[in-house]
Amino acid sequence: MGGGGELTPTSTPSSPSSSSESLPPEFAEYVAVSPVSDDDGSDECCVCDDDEVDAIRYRQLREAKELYFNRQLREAKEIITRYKPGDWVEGVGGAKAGHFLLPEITTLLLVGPRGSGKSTLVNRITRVFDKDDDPFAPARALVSCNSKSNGTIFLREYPIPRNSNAICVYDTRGWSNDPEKNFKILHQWMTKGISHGETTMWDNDEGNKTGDIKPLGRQYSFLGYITRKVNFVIFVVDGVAVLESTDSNNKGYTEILHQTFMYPFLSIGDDKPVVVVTHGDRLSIQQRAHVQKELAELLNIPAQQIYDIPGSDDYQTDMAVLDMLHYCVRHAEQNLPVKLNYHLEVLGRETLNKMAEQLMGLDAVIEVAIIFLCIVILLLRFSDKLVQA
Ligand SMILES: Nc1nc2c(ncn2[C@@H]2O[C@H](COP(=O)(O)OP(=O)(O)O)[C@@H](O)[C@H]2O)c(=O)[nH]1
Ligand SMILES: [Mg+2]
Repeated sequence: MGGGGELTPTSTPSSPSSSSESLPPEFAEYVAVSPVSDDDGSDECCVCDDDEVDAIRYRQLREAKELYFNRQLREAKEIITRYKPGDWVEGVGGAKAGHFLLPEITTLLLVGPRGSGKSTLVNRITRVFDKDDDPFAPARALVSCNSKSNGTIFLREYPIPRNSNAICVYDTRGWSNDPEKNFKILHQWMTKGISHGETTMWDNDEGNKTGDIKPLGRQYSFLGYITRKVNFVIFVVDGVAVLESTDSNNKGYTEILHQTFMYPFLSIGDDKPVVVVTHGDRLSIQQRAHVQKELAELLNIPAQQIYDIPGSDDYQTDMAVLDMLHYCVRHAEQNLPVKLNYHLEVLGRETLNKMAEQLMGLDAVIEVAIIFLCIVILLLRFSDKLVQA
């Protein structure tokens, strides 16, 4: 479940229901067309009573559904794992991937209030791919256990999937209570870039003065990590906090969301960040739909730009993660900066075209002049003959 405005789930694919009405037509190829067979898988007809037939049909449908969902998931995952920077550049106006400054790795920046679930989201995204590659791999990002925790002080780069050199997400520190400080740090990340291990400190950090924290970051500074340009932003919000804020008179949470979301530097080109709603597993389906509607209105974006990705482990959440990554990377590729030499090439081509046009204009002037001259000569000769006559 997730983006694409599907915050109102129908059936939960991870627990297939017995109803065949909601099954997509593609199911047909998975459902056995042969007579209901016995447990041993033989096609021989057995004498079964109605209950047994129902039970076998139910099992077949469930297996068909699982096969179908597994295939969908595999295909969606392959789209992401096959991707390389530049693959999804759209050749508009004759542009080609080679005309753009392609990033070494497409970089997605996670931003959001403290405790909104940014680090949990890193782990949730990773789990989608770990299921195939290494099902027992430990979680990667450090999740805060309580509100007193400082959270993610050091920016961290996480390739997606773990060994990828095509996509990475950056986990960042939750926002300060002072909007000005948030804008300052967001401006810095979005204009100067981000690098693994960079610190983010707030004045009110309890027990950790900047001086105490900086030495801890030395392990990062020795390696001199590459600075990445942000290619797209993922704006993470806590669905429970949104619901509490909209249903009460305390609009603090939604106000800070609105204010920060509208900050122009968070947009890449005209594209505003994608929104991820977490903590949805603590809400009912109706509440989740309500949160999505409220956020769409508050942030003035279509519901398709809002992805419901709780920490829970099911097919719909896996699909929402993959959809969301797909959305981010597609939009990142639509907004890549143009190479300087392409600019020069275009400029050169335009100048040459202009010169050719001018020369063509000159040609026309010369042609007219020659014709005029010919006419004058003819007239002169004609007038000479007239005088002689
Ligand atoms: N139930 C539930 N808890 C979540 C979810 N996302 C985050 N949490 C919890 O919220 C707390 C803060 O999460 P964290 O990822 O550290 O937030 P961050 O500060 O944005 O990185 C942790 O206790 C998480 O376990 C979610 O989708 N559902
Ligand atoms: Mg965190």
